[in-house]
Amino acid sequence: MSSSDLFARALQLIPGGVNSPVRAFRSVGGAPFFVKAARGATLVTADDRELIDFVCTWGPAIHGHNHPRIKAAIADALERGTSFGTPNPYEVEMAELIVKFVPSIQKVRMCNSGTEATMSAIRLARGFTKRDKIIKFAGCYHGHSDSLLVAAGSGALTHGNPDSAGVPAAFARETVVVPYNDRAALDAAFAANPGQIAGVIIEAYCGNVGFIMPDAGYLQYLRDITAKHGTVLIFDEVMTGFRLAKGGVQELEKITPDLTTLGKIIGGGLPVGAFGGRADIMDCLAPLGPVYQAGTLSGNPLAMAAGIAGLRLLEEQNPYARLDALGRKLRDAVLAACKAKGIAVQVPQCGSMFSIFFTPTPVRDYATALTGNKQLFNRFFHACLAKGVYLAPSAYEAAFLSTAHEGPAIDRACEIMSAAIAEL
Ligand code: KE4
Repeated sequence: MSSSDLFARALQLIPGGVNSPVRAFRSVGGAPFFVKAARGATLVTADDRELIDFVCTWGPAIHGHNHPRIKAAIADALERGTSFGTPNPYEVEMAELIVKFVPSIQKVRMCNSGTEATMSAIRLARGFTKRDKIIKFAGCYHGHSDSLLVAAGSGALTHGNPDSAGVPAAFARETVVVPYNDRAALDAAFAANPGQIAGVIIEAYCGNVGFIMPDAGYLQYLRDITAKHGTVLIFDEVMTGFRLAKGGVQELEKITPDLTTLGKIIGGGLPVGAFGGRADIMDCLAPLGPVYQAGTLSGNPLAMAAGIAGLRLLEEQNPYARLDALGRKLRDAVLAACKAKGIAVQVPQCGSMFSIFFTPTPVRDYATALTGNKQLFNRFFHACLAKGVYLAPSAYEAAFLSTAHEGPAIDRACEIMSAAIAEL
């Protein structure tokens, strides 16, 4: 069945024909294709097209799709069942690996999505501090829980509803939004809410408003001001954890947050989330403490087995320098093609994450991200897709590379993206 036939059927029963809005192509135009198989850096569509994939299922596929080691780990776990509803050995091994990779995490709780992880982390910050307000940053996306769907990025920004309908004003009032990379705004937020800020949650490197990195010293400034006010600092590393370094952004920046949220890579492509950090905070969680959090499939053996296999591969391969070389190669190809064409572009990149903003303005926050020429991005997106490269169908997402992009795939992708720019 073709993508268009499948989409026609999906539209009858699934809102927008998709199970997650950012997949819907509504901001780039056209209709989404359906994928029937994926391997390495390649997606195989329902129309039998092969595409070089830079979405990597929104981050999990750092080893490429359907890696043999991850596939074998799932098959092996499957022999013993899909879910037990009791503690299982995989959960212990996963917890030990996470604590080993991320030294700031003394204790960790598994859940089933990044949304659950961030929702639980802010509840924990509120329970631990007995305060109500949370600071988040404009354009950062932390999943779709009510308190965090305020000035949110990713699909919320893509579809023009950063402040989602259905979130009670009373909830939104407890969320203070400040611009990323703005120290004065941070000072003002704390001054205006003395003794009331339970937690600050940040994508230390932003991946949901395009890819944006912090000014030098900004994260340390954030660490200092939260420590001064007894506010819980939460690094949302659902996207960057294990991707930009074994220990994520906090390893690169040498910052120790109080809590960290995780997801994506630690599920090897299966549903997963996790949150962890200081033991004195984590021990406020039920069944030890008064902050309730739970999940039927939390620590699911198949997801744990897949995630463990993926983390073991990262331990063995330590692929970060290779991934950064691939990212630089792509960045340089796009910069060169845009220079030749006389198009202004910003291509922020770190390791296996990058994004492309068609603007002369250096992008350092939500406001400057919006200076990107969205129409030009959409034309670029479709030109790439027509030639065989799939980028995220939104100007406000990060692109992801995997180790499977090494060799022919990255060379072909550079050719395709350069040719697409030449046609703009
Ligand atoms: P999930 O609930 O989608 O597993 O994770 C939410 C989340 C939390 N924190 C960060 C930093 C995230 O990037 C995400 C989810 N990322 C988006 C992609 N930008 C998921 C894609 C989608 O919504 O379909």
